[in-house]
Amino acid sequence: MVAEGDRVAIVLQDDPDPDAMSSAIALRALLGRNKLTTPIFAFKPVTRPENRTMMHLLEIAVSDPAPGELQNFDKIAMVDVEPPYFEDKLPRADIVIDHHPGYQTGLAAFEDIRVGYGATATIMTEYLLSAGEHISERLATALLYGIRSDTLALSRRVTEADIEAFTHLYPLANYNLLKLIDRPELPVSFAHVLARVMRRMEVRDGLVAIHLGPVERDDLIVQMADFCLQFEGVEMAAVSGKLDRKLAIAVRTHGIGRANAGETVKRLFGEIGSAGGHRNMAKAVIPLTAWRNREKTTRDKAIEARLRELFAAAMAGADETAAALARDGA
Ligand SMILES: [Mn+2]
Repeated sequence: MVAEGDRVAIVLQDDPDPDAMSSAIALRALLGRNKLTTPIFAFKPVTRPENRTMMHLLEIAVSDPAPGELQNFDKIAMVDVEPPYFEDKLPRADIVIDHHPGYQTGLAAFEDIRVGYGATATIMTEYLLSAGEHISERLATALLYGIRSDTLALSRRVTEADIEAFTHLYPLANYNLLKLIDRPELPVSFAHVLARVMRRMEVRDGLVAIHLGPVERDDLIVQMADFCLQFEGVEMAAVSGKLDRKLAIAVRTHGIGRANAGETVKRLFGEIGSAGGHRNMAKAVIPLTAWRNREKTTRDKAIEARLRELFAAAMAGADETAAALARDGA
């Protein structure tokens, strides 16, 4: 279908995920192309921190097409998505490889849609293996991560084919890179926040409670809670930050012993925001207006003191929690 001199564009869904990005570089390898002859496009950029880290570490370039730019390509391919998704934004669709159900089919000359597969990366792995194509460490790492993230580590919508592809890729992938992708890179500005905050950190009765103040990304709060849990004697870490007129609180425990993160946040914040989670990780998001109504203030210092008080009471027992909640609410 693709002639030697053809310019091919690979188009992905908005805010591409690891399955889409890995499938795109697999298709490029399968066609024997490089990023100049076969660029990857998306109308909206990658936003999730883990996905951005994957993109940087694996050097996957995804660009936003300029108006009319796609008209200049001889062939338009898409992976992990189908033509109706783009409405009238594409001049044509020639190659479509996907696993999503529910789209109108028959819109492209080459169509391979395997509904039921856990990931498009699985389909692409099968193509690479059938073609006897060399699968580089970079490509294997990307595809493995694509399958893993679309199937929630092989726990959701997974088929025999996904497991087989995963097994093929496993010995070829780079584990240090996978580990780095799982731990997204931090903005440099966060170093200053850390330097300020860590000076205040103390462990009291197994609890660390820290309020970061305004933060630029939600995942910084989560990473901070993970980090605090690593110190000796810590049974529970509660870290909050202000973001978009809300107070986000991430809670971590080791998942053993008396502390239960999910139950604790529900008890403490269920009435003024969304709160929930599991034994070892939980989250609460509270509009600052609701926090102010109950706690009377949204000053950063006061938030941290109150956080410590509430979580300490929750760890000590349910009756004390109720008392702590009632104390200032009254
Ligand atoms: Mn997918």
